Amino acid sequence: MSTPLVLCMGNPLLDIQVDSSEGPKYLEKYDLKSNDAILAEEKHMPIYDDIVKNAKVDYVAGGAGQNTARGAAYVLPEKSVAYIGSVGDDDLMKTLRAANEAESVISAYQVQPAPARTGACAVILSGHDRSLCTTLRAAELFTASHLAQPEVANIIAGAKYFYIEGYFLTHGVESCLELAKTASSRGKTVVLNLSAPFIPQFFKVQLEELLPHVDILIGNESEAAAYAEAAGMEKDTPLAQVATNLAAASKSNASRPRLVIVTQGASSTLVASSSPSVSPSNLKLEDENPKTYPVPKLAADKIVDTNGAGDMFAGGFLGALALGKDLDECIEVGHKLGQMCCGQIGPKLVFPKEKV
Ligand code: 26A
Repeated sequence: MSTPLVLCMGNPLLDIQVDSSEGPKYLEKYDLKSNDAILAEEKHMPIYDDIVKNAKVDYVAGGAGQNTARGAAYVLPEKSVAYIGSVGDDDLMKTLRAANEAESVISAYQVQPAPARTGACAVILSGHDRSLCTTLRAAELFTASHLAQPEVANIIAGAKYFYIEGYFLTHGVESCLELAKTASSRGKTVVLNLSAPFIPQFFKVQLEELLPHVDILIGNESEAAAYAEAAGMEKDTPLAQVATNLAAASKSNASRPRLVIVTQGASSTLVASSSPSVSPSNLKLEDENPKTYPVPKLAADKIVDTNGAGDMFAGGFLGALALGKDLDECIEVGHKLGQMCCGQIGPKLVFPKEKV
């Protein structure tokens, strides 16, 4: 039997969304910033029961890397994408598994026995901003031993593209390193998403350890800025320079250059390569480096919420990459899925599938 082409790894989470009509109240109550992603501290812990009981909520499949897996699956043939992460043996897990199955993502979860529960993310919306407050629960119990399970080892052996969410560095640097080193030593492509500003800020050591094994790094403008600050770059270093510096950072497999992609919401996406003419296979950047890709306009009244848009950009990019598309096409598909996601409640795409 053929194995999936793409493997994504991350924290499987169920998103519990509060819409903009009630969002600001909860931002204030729990002292959350309107556009941020954090790990819940003690003071945030009551938020999950509170919103479930007192607000009108939407439950949607989440977890950054899991969203990206569904995004990649959108553009690839059936059963091309697998996803690993750790969950509890509960209803939340069943909801996530069903969402993956409906979109042809193979869930190769590590299932923790009770009382461990599947992780959750409170998504508090206000205007076009989203505040993500996460309790990882079972997700942080992932162990590297899962990578050696026969089903997973088989997927790892067959996959050609590996995607790791930066969020995993909060607890699982060992597994990230093992997966990335294995993949990279076999000549496979390793993609990492910075995920949130707090990753370069507070998990810099772990990030620096993983970065040499990364072929393609994806992040947004605030994550790139947080990296620049953590790395001691001068204040106000232009984003294009940050991307160029990140591309040039040390690499274990120096014969394969690194590509760095920085999205900026509705503003243009930047792509920098450490060696434009020999970039990973079909990802050459000969004309301009870094290169700027304008983002097609999306009318404000078409935006439902922005939760998951960055993950779906990454999913579209990754799927197109696995299809063998060139860089311009990969970015274009990424933009399309990011925008499609903005028109849906939560990290979702349009079904029946639209042509992208
Ligand atoms: C460790 N943290 C904080 C997280 C996350 C996360 N996924 C993994 N780990 N915090 C939020 N998310 C997910 O990000 C998506 C939007 O990009 C949310 O579940 C949401 O679906």
